[in-house]
Amino acid sequence: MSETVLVARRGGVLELTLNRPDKLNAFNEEMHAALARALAQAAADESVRAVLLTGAGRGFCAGQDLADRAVADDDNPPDLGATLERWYNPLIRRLRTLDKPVVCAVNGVAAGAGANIALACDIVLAARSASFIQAFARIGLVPDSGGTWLLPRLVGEARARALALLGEKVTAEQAEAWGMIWKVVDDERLMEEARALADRLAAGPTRGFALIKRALLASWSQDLDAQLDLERDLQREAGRSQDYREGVRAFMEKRPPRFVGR
Ligand code: T3D
Repeated sequence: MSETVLVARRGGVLELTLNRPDKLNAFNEEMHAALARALAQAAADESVRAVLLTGAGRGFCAGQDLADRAVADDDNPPDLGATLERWYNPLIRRLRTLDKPVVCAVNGVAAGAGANIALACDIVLAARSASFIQAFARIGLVPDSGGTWLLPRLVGEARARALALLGEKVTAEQAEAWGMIWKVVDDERLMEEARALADRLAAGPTRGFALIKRALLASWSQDLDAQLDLERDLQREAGRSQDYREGVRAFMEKRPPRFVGR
């Protein structure tokens, strides 16, 4: 088992901690593989009803480990498209399509792919001292891990262009003000708040949450007509769930619902 991603189970939450703190949790292949395994575990285990992703030490994630790229010589450039295909793209797809909510607790700097992996999670909390850097242009690269898709949608075209081209640091407070993330939290309260949020989601209607994720993801590539049809289909499915029946019953009985995730 790799120590590059710490996996801890707390009730219905699978807590994943990127764990290469001396490298600000930059990704090497071992960490990619460990994270892929952990997310596959989250997907397969019905008793996992929410995921919490964070980083060890003072950073969240500094993107690709550039030490693994420094050996390339002029005649033998690395095929970065292949790394995206092999690791980063499947990771973003996994986060976006996981049938359960993913909370990200950004505990420090999130740079390069690290920033966009955080933004691909469902609800992003950031420590007040955290920051987001589209570091790619600083080294001649293009924002990846969904950055060129997510950024304009989150912060608008003008800001997305400037962030991608300039690679400037965005503070957590700025990120919240721009709608890039959900919320800034004081550093010492980050994990407490993130865990409370993950616990709350893990006690929620997991099946319904999965359908919400599916609908929101589809909305970017569909017109209103198609989206209305999709909402009809997903609502039909949600209406057949045990949690919907429980939700209505609890409302009528004026008590909190006890969702089971089915
Ligand atoms: O290659 C492919 O497969 C394509 C995919 C690409 C995806 C990408 O993510 S490309 C972008 C890669 N990431 C970056 O360019 C960010 C590089 N890091 C930084 O710019 C800075 O470290 C930060 C702005 C993130 C933080 O700065 P600071 O001053 O707080 O920390 P530091 O001193 O720079 O870093 C601390 C240590 O972490 C340091 O090691 P040392 O000197 O103490 O032994 C530094 O080298 C190491 N580190 C930080 N980022 C990386 C890294 N080591 C390897 N790779 C990194 N990305």
